[in-house]
Amino acid sequence: MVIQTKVAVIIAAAVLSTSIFSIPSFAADTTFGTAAYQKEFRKLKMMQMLDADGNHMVSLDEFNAFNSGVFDSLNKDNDDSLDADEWVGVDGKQEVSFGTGGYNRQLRSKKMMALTDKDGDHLVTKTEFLKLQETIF
Ligand SMILES: [Ca+2]
Ligand SMILES: [Ca+2]
Ligand SMILES: [Ca+2]
Repeated sequence: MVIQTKVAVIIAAAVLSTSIFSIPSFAADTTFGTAAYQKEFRKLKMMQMLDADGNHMVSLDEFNAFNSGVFDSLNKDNDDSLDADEWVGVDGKQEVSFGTGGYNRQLRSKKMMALTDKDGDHLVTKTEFLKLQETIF
């Protein structure tokens, strides 16, 4: 799925670059999640939720505290990792317990899970989760 999307982007870029207009490079950088996820994350409402002390700045501590809370609320069985059911939600039912609805939807896609799961064992540990989020910060 990730590979297919990448190929599609490359093809689209190739098609566009043959036009007479010069198109700035827009290749999707999946280092910190999907483009849709990053877009949701950067919304003002999300920033307000992250800014625990309300000083209009999000410190790394606030950022990590928020993400740690996200992880804990997804981790229903309280072990040290998130499996696919915990990540995506059973039967697509996700209660919105953190961030915006749009943020929840984008975060909890299989694609985001694959990007977060760096060692590919189909489990996302808190370390993997915070590491991905920190690259966004
Ligand atoms: Ca703050
Ligand atoms: Ca778990
Ligand atoms: Ca893993």
